[in-house]
Amino acid sequence: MTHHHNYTITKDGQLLIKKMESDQVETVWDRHAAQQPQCGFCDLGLSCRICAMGPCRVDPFGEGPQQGVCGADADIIVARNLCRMIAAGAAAHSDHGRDLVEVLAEVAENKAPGYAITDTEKLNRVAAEYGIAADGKTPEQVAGELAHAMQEDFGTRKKELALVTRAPEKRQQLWRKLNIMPRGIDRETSEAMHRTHMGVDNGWQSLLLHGLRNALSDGWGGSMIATEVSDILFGTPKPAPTKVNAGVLKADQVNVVVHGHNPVVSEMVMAACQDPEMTKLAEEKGAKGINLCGLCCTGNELLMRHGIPMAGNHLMTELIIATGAIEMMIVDYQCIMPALSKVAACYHTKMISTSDKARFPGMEHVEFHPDNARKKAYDVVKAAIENFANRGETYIPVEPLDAVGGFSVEAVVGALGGTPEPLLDAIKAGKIRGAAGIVGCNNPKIKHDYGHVTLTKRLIENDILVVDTGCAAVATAKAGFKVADAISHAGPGLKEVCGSLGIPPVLHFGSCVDNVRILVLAAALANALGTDISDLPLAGAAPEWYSEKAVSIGAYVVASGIYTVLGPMPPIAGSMNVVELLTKGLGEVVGATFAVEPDPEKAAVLIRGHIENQRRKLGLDA
Ligand code: SF4
Ligand code: WCC
Ligand code: FE2
Repeated sequence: MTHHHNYTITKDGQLLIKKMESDQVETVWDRHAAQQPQCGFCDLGLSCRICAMGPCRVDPFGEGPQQGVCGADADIIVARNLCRMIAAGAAAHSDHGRDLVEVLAEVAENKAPGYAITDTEKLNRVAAEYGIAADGKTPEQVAGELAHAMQEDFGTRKKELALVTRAPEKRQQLWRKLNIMPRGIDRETSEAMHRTHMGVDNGWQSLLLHGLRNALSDGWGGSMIATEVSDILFGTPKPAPTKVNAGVLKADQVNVVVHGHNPVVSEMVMAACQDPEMTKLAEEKGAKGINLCGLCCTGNELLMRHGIPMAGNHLMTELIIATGAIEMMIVDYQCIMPALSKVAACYHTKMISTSDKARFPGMEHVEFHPDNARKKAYDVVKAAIENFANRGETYIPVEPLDAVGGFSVEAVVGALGGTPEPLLDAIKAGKIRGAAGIVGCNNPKIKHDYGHVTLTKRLIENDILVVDTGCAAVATAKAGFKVADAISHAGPGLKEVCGSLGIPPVLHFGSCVDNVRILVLAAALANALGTDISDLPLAGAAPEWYSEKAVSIGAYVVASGIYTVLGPMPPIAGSMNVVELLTKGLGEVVGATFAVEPDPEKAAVLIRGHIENQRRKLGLDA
């Protein structure tokens, strides 16, 4: 059966799905179809398997049981499940952050050969936020003290995380008043697991409020630390050209692809791939060189800082292997479908797992640690070169497209002349109506990239600046929105502003942990206006989200005061109380709400309405 035009809007995706069909290799869409119909109780959030008196289900039609064995009703079960999703997402981002802090600490002790402090200015700036003075100290000393101070953010000694001071004063006061100020990163996740144990927190409102605090410990804690330390170690991104889509693979070179999230591994792989000695070795084996490409967020990390080309986003990760052109895929953690090794087994691609906490059946495990990463990177790149001889026919179905990445807040403010004022002026003058952050994944429930691309198109047409991250950022790059010429798709005001700055109307803000760059920019705009984030003409969207990390992101974005529209429905519809609170009641609590709208055309209308409303409330168009 041929469905490949319904699955994805992308040419490379369609052609590779067709190829996998004729190669008789299963895809994520096949497995999704095989799961139909998916469990209705789970879909509504009404199933619970937290304890061994269960599993339990609440009947949404009111005829069967209305409570679990312990007596938990629909509201409790839904809130508890959602809280656990946030905890898992916050844990994933924050554990990633912790791994970077450990590298920083080892760099300080000279125990991580190959790693170094790249942005000393940023090191000193962030250290100052932690109350660490840099004068008279070596960068390594400052790094050691900063790593130690950040480790305390993970623990239980503090009443408030260090970086929450970046939020507007009003927002901080609100968090204190609501008792959702994050205290310790691991503490909030651990408390979420405690509260959701049977017989602990059975107040659905208090569970959800703690979910917000847990999410804030991710956004203003774990993820923020991940981004800041990555910038310190590997460089703060600056705009740089790159290429995107499956066409970045090269028929005559050894193709090495990195997939996952943490730049700790991919940076070392990049260094090995760029070593002239390795190129020479590849040439001896008959290749024209080594071509390193990225997937998902570790790809975004390399794209942002070094312009490394991007082969695709989440739903392209299987398809890309069917090109037969990849000698090796090296993964770290998060969003790596265990199906990948089965696909790879049908071609010559070698799959390498690198993290002690992320194993996959059918992958060779080469464990990377900060002290051995450089050596391990050379080992695996050599093995990739050896594998070039095993290559069969290749099928690289498209030519790559140009894109620009690298928009850190520092780079954006730099391009504006050192302050966010010109951006505010353009917003006040109405040339730019507002800004939207489009983030998150792909999900086979939504046509691949259709949500991201359609929503982005409609927003920029209407003079709304789009900043994006993660797989959304890859989708719009593949659609051609991330070149300066893409202003032709923008409304007249946005076109004028971006045109004069020479930037695209859709700015690549990085990986999923880099959503914190959006928070930092929003806070800077609010501070420049002397107001709170929730007063600004801003919105967030996750049109194709799938992961628990995206739930945490959505929750910290809303808790930070930004209205957020989700594409796929989260598993909460079984409790009208929870739905009402998240989509309406939160407005009175944190000044922002969630909305759910799978149709991106309608989501665009919601976001435009919200932004115009915010402008009216600010008196901007009076
Ligand atoms: Fe059932 Fe309650 Fe146990 Fe959940 S916690 S499985 S609802 S008895
Ligand atoms: Ni981040 Fe979502 Fe992609 Fe994974 S890589 S699929 S969390 S957006
Ligand atoms: Fe189920």
